[in-house]
Amino acid sequence: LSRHAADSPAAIGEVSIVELDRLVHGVVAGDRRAAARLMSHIESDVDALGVADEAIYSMVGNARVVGVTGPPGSGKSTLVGRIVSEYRARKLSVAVLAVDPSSPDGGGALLGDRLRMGQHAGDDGVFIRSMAARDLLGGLAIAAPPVIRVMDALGFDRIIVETVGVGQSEFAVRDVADCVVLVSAPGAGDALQAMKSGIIEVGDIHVVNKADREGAVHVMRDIQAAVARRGKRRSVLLSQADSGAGVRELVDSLEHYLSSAAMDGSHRERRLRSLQKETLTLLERRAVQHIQLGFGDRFQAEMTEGLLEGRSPSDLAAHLATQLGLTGRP
Ligand SMILES: Nc1nc2c(ncn2[C@@H]2O[C@H](COP(=O)(O)OP(=O)(O)OP(=O)(O)O)[C@@H](O)[C@H]2O)c(=O)[nH]1
Ligand SMILES: [Mg+2]
Repeated sequence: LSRHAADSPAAIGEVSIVELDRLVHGVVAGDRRAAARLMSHIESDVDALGVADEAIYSMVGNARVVGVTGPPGSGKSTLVGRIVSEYRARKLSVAVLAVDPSSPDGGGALLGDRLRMGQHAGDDGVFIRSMAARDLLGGLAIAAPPVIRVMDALGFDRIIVETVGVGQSEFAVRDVADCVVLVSAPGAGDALQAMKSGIIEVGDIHVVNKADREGAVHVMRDIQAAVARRGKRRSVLLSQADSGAGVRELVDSLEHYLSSAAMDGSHRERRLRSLQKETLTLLERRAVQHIQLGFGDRFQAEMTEGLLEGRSPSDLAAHLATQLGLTGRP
C-alpha cells in the first residue's frame, strides 16, 4: 500500500486503490465475490490490472488454460458444459471465461447464465464468467490475460476460454491458451473456408461436433487431410455435445497434449511468447496514451488540421512524432 501512496493515484477510474487492494487480498484468500468484482474493474479499466498483478502475479501459473473456438453455432458452449462435467468427474476444478458475442440485453443467452442455471449451479469446483465481446474492442488481448490470472489465483486447475471464431478472431485465443480446441460442425460456418484462410492452424486439437449430422465424417476427413498437408500431427475427433458422446476422448486428448507440452518444454515456451505479446500490447497502449496526453486536447485537432492542409498520413505522423520529441529513425 505504501508504494501506491508514493507513486500512484488514489483511484483508478471509479475505484479507489484501497478498494482494489481489498479485492486483491480477497482473491488471494479465495473469495470468489471479490474475484468477480476485481474482474469487472479489470474489464472496465485495465489499469486496475497493475494493482492486481502486483499481488497475484507471483502466485499464478498452476492452472492450464484451454481455448475453445470455432464458428458461431458449432456447439462450443454445449461442448464446454460437457468438458466441465468431465473435468469435475476427474476431480479437477474448472473456471470458464466465455467471451460472448451476444449482449445480455440483445436477447442472446449467455453461456454463463446457461451454465449457472444448469447442472453446475452450486458446485464450488466451477466458476463461470462471461465477458461481452462488444466491450472488448480489440481487447481480448488486454482484458483476458489478467482475468485468467485471477482465476488461476483462485486455485482452479483448468480454465476454459470460449471465443466465437469470426474471420480472424480465432487467433487471439491462441495467445491466451495452452491448448486450443478448434470446433467445427457440418453446416456451421464453412470448414473449407477455415482451411483456406489458415484458421485451421489455430487448432492444437480439432473436434467435429454434431457428429449426428450428415456430413460430419466428411468434414473430419477434410480436416485430417488439411492438417496432414501442413505436415502437422493433430488429433481430429468427433463429438456430439448435446449427448456428451466423444467428450471423454476429447478431454483425454487435451490432457495428453497438456502433459506432453509440459514435459518437452513447449508449454513454458508458449507461455513466454504469450507474456511477450501481452507486454508488447500493454506497451503499445501506453505509447498511444502518452502520445494523446502529449497533445492534450489538441490531438484530434492537430491531426485534422494537418490532413486538411493536404499533408500525407506518413508525413503528418513524422511531423507529430518530432513535436513529441520522438525523433530519430526507429
Ligand atoms: N444436432 C446437434 N446439435 C447440437 C450438438 N451440440 C450442440 N448442438 C446444438 O447446436 C446449437 C448451438 O449450440 P451452442 O453450444 O450454443 O453453440 P456455440 O458454438 O456456443 O454458439 P455461439 O456461442 O453462438 O457461437 C444449440 O441448439 C445446441 O443444442 C450436437 O452434437 N448435435
Ligand atoms: Mg457459445
